[in-house]
Amino acid sequence: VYSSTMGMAHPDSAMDAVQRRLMFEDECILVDENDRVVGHDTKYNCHLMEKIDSENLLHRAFSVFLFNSDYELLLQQRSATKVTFPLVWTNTCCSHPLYREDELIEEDALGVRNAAQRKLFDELGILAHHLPLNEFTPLGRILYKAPSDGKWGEHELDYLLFIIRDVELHPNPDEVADVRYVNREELKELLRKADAGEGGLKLSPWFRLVVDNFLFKWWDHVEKGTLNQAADMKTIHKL
Ligand code: DMA
Ligand code: MN
Repeated sequence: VYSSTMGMAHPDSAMDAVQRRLMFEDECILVDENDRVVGHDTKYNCHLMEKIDSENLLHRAFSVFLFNSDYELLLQQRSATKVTFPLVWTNTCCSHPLYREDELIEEDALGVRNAAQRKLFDELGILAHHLPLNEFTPLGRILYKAPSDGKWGEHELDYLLFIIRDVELHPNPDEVADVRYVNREELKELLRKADAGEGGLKLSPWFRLVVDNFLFKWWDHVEKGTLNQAADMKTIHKL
């Protein structure tokens, strides 16, 4: 029996084994538009555009922006084997808090910070004790939907976490193709290249939304040490 989810373009049999395992092992947190938990589902189902649209699935996510002590932002290029947005350049680390006790804690976004610590080790090999939980500043939440290709995409309520820390990187090739630090001018040059389609450079849609709406003004607060003043964890920005 053939269905639209068995299309020839992206048969699951072609999915990278590591990424396929995560698609079924990771249980994402389903939320409503006010970020109230309404259930859970596999990472696989949460990223199928057909399910997102037909069941209006929305899941909780986080995006980390890590700066070094020169106030340069660490970017990563996603690996070629990522199911969604392969080879796209994006902020330091993105993933999902999972449906388990320590990552569901809502007070001070502790669950999301626990998940960020877990994935910064998985993706970039940064040791947890080099990233103390209280050093992450949650700055805001955005809600967005973005297709990746015909079959896959995102529909997320995304917590934006900033951290300023000098770290040692050991990128995991299953997750990360490349990393680089950028200052503001270098990021602007990347934006220009991506807009011009130069060198096949692509930026993730959620990174682009943060850049266009918040990043440069928050960067001022990074440099002045006033990030807490910029934080607004009450509003959910629908972008
Ligand atoms: C998902 O990131 C989260 C955002 C903000 C897009 P991801 O696709 O990198 O998740 P994972 O690392 O768990 O595959
Ligand atoms: Mn997601």
